Amino acid sequence: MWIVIMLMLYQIGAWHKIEVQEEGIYKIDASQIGISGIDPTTIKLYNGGSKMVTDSLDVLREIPIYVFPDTSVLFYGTSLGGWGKNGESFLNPYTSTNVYWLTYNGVSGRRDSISGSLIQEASACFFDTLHIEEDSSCPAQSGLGWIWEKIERSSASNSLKRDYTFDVQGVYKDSCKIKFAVYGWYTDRTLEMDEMRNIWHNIRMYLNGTVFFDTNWQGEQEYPLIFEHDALGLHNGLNTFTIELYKGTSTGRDIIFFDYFEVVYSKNYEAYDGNLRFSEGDSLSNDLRFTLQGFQEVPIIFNITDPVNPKRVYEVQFVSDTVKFQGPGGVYFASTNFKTPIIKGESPYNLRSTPQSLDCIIITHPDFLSYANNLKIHREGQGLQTGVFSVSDIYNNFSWGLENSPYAIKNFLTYAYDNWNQPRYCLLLGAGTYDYRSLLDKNRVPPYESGYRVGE
Ligand SMILES: [Ca+2]
Repeated sequence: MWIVIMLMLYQIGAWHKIEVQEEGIYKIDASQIGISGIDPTTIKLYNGGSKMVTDSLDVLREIPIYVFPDTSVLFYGTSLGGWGKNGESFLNPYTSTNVYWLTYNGVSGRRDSISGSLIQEASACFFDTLHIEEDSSCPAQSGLGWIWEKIERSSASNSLKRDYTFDVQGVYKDSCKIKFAVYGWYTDRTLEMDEMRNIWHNIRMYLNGTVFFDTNWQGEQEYPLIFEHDALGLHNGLNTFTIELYKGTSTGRDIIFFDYFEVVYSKNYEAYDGNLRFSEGDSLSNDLRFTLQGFQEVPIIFNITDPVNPKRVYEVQFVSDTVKFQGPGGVYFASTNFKTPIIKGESPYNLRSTPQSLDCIIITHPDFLSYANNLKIHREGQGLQTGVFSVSDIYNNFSWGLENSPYAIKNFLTYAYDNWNQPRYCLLLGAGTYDYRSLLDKNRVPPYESGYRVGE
């Protein structure tokens, strides 16, 4: 297998690791990575699938891009959160930085595009979902189940309100649906189990000061309770979502955990800050004519219905801030305000290119490499062939650059066992905590955890 990889390395130029934090269209100037003067048709971009769980057999997949004649590159970058096929939101618990890999030379790269025949006008608005979630607290100390905040009303207080503001643009109608996730908590640990189950959580929800939902329930939950209700009064700019814990007929104090909320609203095709993400119909529907407003110049548009196969839209008409184009139904991203990714000269193949013969593998954080090398000398004095590997290299090679993934370590060990000489010992050197993203603490070598239980 390594011979095939070595041959591949001869055919390509240097690798560049491209890091992105949020969804958008990104631009890489040729000067940023020293690729001026090369054949621009051979520039290629890859991604490992942007998945939370990676497997040792996963391969990098090529992502279609757009390359200007001066070899600067435009690509659509996804975030590590979003919506699955079932419409449920997801968030990678290990890292918020997505990684792409750029190289050049050899065969031509993918430049997928779409065009379509003009059949029918798209509607004047579409449904968009804002997912608003912060991971600030981890009561279960389980890295897969973070909450936004614990909200506690004391027994002396009749009401406690918490406000959460969010920004929204392009509101077409003021009516929307708001979905939110909360957990009840036992309010008094000194009570017997049956008594605790009888304690009521009374909540009211507000949008911009107006109540849209009032409910109560009893006890404590392992998984979030998800409520969804219609609300009115959504407007452009800053809006306020409020949770109130109120006493009602309950006698004691009350505690809930707030996790996230979502706003589903109708949105017009108006760009904000040079960006517009929009969707209408699906890829099986007839071609549509889309009309976008609010761009100061002709935007670059990608069809991102399949986010790892973005297709650039050609033939975009631009007349006095109105953009028209035709294409199949689905999801699109249009931009004149390109983001700049972080670029590093690292490789996704350096650990796979040379087979090794080792008895002992030491995996550690870059901070501890010198200590690990001392241990390696000691072990080699005992006759054990020892290799020291940094978690950074392991992430690049075995989770395609996604950091803090315990699956990367598992995939690396699987690879070493299957392709090298079946090493016998492995040492993980460095503290590991449930706090994968080092939000509260510093994680050095991530442990594997399973389960999402918050009410522990
Ligand atoms: Ca959460």
